[in-house]
Amino acid sequence: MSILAFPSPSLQIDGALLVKQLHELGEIGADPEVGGRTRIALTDDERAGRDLVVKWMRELDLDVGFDRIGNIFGTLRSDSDDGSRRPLMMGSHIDTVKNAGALDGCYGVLAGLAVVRAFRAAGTKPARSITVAAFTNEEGIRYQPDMMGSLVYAGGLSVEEALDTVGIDGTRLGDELSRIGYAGELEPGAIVPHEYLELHIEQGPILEAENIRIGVVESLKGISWQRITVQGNANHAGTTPTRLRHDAGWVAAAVQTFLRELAVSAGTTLATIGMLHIEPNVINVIPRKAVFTVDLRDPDELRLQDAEHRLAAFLVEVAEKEGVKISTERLVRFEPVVFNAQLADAIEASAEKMGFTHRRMTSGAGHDAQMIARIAPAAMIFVPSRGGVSHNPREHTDDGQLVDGANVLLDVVLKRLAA
Ligand code: HGY
Ligand code: MN
Ligand code: MN
Repeated sequence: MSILAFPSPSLQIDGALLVKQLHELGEIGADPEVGGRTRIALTDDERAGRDLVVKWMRELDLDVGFDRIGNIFGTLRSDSDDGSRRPLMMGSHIDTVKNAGALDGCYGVLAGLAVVRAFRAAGTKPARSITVAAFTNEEGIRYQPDMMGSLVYAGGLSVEEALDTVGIDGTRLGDELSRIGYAGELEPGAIVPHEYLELHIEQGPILEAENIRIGVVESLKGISWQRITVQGNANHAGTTPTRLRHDAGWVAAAVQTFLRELAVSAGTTLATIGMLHIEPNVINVIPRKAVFTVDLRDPDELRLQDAEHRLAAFLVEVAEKEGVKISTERLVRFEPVVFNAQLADAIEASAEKMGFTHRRMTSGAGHDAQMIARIAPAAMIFVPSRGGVSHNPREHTDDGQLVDGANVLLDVVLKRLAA
């Protein structure tokens, strides 16, 4: 695949360095046993990842700052920047899920640095300042909600509330942020972007299946996360007749089956029980308690609400049937987002000009862009994921595809700076 037209004769993405940095960052938190790497938000491994990205920002002589929720910003100032003009922003995240791939989030942050590096290498300055952001706790697996840093930045969650969040490990977010040394001074939202672009791997099967190089991401699914607790009765596995059981483990399995059937029948709704804990969790005792999470997604708000209502009704019914108590706790609820049409058009035009096949699409995954879209025009660019795999050590995108995505990002940035 050769590029028909590079973004600009003088500004070039250093693709080899981008790929090298992705590998280097991907080594931090590596787990040779299980595979992949784990850099859960605000852990020592994530701090090491932060330190490396900050080092690379400083090597590019960017103005580096952290805000009170630990979002990291590196800014290449334009000569005309008297602080009155909002910067063009690119970004994503560098925290990961457990045993993650090396690209989710990191690609968007490091490709942003590659765009800035192209200016530095050409010895030129952008017409408008450019800021690269690495947002705190995008994955939301230790502290909910996900996309937390960008949500606070966009004013969707107060920084105080975020700092007081208690994680699934019982730690307080603010304490961990201070412990790793990234409790910054900047007020979240202090740097309001003129526009925001996020380059990300698709993490799904569409681009590869259709042999398409660039995804023009014009929307993003709604997300509903809840924790469900089932209180049943422990009893002897060998003596208790089925009709007398109040089996919390069975209820969890019944919900799992219900959700699969709901997703298959609804078509666009996706349902996942990602965390499941039962007590006492021993072989010959009927589970007295089950605690599990439900992740529901749909591009359409009304269908997402319908899935939530149908689950709630099923929980009432199964609680009655099994004689258990069920309580639910809402963890996250984000409506579907439509990105900025003008930016999506610009991404499509760049892909076209550069000779890349492209298609418009919605994102199934949550991204920081959905939060920044609350305060600035935002859109995303996807590149293919091999086998549609992500949140898995086998996550992969070919180097050439990664570099092509970064070149599209550069081309869009150059156009938007001139807009
Ligand atoms: O949950 C998500 O979609 C994202 O990976 N945080
Ligand atoms: Mn991501
Ligand atoms: Mn992710």
